[in-house]
Amino acid sequence: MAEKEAKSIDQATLEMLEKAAQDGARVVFERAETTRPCPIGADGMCCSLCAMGPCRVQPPKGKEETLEERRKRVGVCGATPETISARNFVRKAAAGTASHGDHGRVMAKFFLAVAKGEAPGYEIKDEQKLLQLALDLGVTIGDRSNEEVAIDIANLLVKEFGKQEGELLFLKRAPLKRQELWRKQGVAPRGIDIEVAESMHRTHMGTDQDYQDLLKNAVKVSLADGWGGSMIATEVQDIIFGTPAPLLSQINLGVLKDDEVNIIIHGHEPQLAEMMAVAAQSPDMIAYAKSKGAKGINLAGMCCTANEMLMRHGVPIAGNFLQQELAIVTGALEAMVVDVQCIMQGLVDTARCYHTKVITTDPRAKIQGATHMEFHEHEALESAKAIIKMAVDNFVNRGKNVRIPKQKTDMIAGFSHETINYLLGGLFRASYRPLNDNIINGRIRGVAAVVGCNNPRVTHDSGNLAMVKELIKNDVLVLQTGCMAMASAKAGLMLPEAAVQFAGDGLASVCEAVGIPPVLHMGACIDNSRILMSATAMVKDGGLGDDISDLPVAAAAPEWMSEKAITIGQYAVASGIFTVFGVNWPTIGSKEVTDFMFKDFEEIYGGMWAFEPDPVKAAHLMIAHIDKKRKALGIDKARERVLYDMAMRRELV
Ligand code: SF4
Ligand code: MSK
Repeated sequence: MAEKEAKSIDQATLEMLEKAAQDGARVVFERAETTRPCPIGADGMCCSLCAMGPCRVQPPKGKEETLEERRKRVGVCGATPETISARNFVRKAAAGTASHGDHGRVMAKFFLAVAKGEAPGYEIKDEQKLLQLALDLGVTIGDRSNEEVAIDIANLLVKEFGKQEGELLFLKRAPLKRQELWRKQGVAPRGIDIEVAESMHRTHMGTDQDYQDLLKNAVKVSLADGWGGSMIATEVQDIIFGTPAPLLSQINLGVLKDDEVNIIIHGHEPQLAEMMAVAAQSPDMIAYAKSKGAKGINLAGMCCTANEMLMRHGVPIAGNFLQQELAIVTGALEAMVVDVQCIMQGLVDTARCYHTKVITTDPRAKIQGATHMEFHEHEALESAKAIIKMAVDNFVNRGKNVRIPKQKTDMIAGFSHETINYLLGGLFRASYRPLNDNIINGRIRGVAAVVGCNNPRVTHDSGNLAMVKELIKNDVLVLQTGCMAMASAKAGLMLPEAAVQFAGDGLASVCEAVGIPPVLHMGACIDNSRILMSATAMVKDGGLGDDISDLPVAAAAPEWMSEKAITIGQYAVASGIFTVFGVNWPTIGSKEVTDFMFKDFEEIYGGMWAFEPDPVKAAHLMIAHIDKKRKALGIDKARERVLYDMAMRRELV
């Protein structure tokens, strides 16, 4: 592959990389070449927990290591490669839970403010979901107003973060067998913050130094994300902003417009973005834009804030993680408005070559050299309008060096777990039963979640595309979130017609009958909690075993980069799902730790990790796991029969 193509398979990205080079703008792809990863750190073998180190533990010299050699491969404190590896892994998992948890906490407190009428401009949009949540949590509904019910729910959810004893409330949503397993293993999280704090303590120098015990803690802290912080965020956001339903939109840098004020919202928390969408459509803001010579205001998204806005309002997406600086390189971006997480500091340096204003809005995420305009939820519309006004004022500074790539692809998004329920079962008998039936009869072989980030250490979007195409070709229905969902959407896989073009006959026939794409966009990274709920619904609808680990499902993150991805993968594994990561594997330096997570975890949790950088091989690991589960359920024969039928059908054509 030519050097240029090796960076991305996306033409818009390649075109902007060329322009960046011409303009002298630095971007992540170039920095990834000049800053090579440290091999010891990449393998999880560098410990920097105390000032006696950092200690870099070398790999063993040969396969047969003597005890004497082994005794030398330790840190100054005597910490073994297993301890160092497991401690590093726990810290990553804890950071992911802290990040999603802090998002969830902000949303729970915001929900309380909305319910109390202290956040003007916001309201409860999904009454049905509010009432369902009240029933789930045992909150009295009676003849009370939605707001009164919401206050009780919000108070319960806020308490989940600081809870010291007992169990997280949402654990009860999991299949009973799974709940019992978590309790038996001692990994049922008590609260969200306490699990993060304990993880940091256990991994402090000289505390927990038993890798199996440390990994147990990685499980516990990750479950506090999937069935805690992330699930709270998703639930609350759906109630306030509306539960997503299928809608049409577009994706890629071509959604920017040459005659309008372009504003990108980037990050993860949607409360500002929601109000930006309202403010951008307000007549006074549009008139103001026109007074500056623009035809209007064009709002687009980047990363997971983009997914939130896409799922609920169809706001177009400008690109995924590795494209954030490239949006500035177009020369057509007036403002890059950011909140929290996955925002590269490099944005500010890229913006030096253009007129773009990088605007930070969250008190927890300031960037040196950016303009800080703090967003206040009690005066949300005013905050949003002030930001838009700054972007509009910047329109006159747009230079002549503008090139917007033409690539933009249509996509269907908005597949919440509730929507899938309705689509499959109909409005009056919403159910996952038809999905289960199609799995049992073999038209659908299984379900795979392909999620996570981009990473410049692998060709941008290529791991995702190769994996997803291989899965759907083999009749595996694919669920996606985060930046991987965007990669598929850019390639046209999130359109119903993709089923005929790319999916196997069985999956294509189901997609055609229901009118869905073979690859379903389920939202942002926190919305992986929707996938947990979907898996649970499949168990509860029957016919596919009595735990998530019985289902013919698998998960993957072929281009992961963030600590949140580790946490998501770990809670998927702990929920019983086989999970494959690409790029690199952070415990690979310790065979014991890696074997424990790749093999022994299956015995303990029914789900386990795997590492396979080749996306097609990884897809086949997932398919093999799906087939193993089909066999255990006794439904492998049905699939053989369906394949035979299809072969016969082909002969008839
Ligand atoms: Fe080195 Fe031990 Fe300190 Fe880690 S905790 S840096 S292994 S001395
Ligand atoms: S934004 S966590 S790069 S998916 Fe959620 Fe994308 Fe990964 Fe950030």
